[in-house]
Amino acid sequence: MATRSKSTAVKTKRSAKARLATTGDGFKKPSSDLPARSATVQRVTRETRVYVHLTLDGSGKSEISTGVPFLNHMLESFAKHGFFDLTVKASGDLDVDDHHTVEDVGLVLGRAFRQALDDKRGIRRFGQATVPLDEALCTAVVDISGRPCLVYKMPIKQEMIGTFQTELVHDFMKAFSDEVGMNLHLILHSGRNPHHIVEAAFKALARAMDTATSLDPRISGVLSTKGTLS
Ligand SMILES: [Mn+2]
Repeated sequence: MATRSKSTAVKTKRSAKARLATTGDGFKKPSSDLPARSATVQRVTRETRVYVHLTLDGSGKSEISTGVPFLNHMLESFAKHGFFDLTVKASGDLDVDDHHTVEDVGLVLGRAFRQALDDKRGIRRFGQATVPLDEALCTAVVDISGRPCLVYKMPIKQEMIGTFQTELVHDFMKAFSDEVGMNLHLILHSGRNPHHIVEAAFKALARAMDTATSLDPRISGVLSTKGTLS
C-alpha cells in the first residue's frame, strides 16, 4: 500500500513538472528545480478521519466524499473553479453534528495547500475574485503571506441550508485560512438564498486561490521584501 501511494505521488510530480515546463508563458527554470506543487495530508483524531490529496496545477477534477452532502457540493465547485485536482475523503462523528467534520476538512485542505506551496517561491501570493450566483454576489481576497487572519463579512439570515448549518461556513474558512497561513477576506455584497450565497463564496475563494497560488515568471525567489513568506 505504501509503495503504491509513493509511486502515485511520483507520477503526479512528474506530470506537474511536465505541464509547468511546457506552459510557454516564458517561465523558464531547470526542470529539476520545479516544485511538485502537490500534497497528500491525512489527519486522524477521535472525532474525524480526513484524507486530502491536492494538485495545484490541475484541471478541476475532484473526488469528494465527506459525509456532508452540501460540503461535497462546495468542494467540487471549489476544485472546478480553482483548476485544482482534489480528492477529499472524510468520516466524522456526524451523529454529534457536522461541525467537527466540516472544520477538520477545512483544516486538512489548508494544510495541503501549505505543503503543496512549499516555500512559496514564484507564487503571485495575492488573489481576488468577485463572483455572482444569480442575486448573490461575493468577493474573496487572499494574501498567502504566512500570517493567518480571517475577516468574514458574510451575514446570512437563514440558519440552515437543508440539513447544513450556515454558521459552519465561518468555521471552515477559519480553519482553512489558519492552516494555509494566509489572510482571507470574504465579503458578501448581496444575496437572498443561502445556497447561492455560500456557493458564490466558495467559487470566489477558488478563483482567488487559483491566482494567488499561480507562478509568475517575473518573480525570482519569494515575493516579499522580507525574503520569506513563512
Ligand atoms: Mn449549488
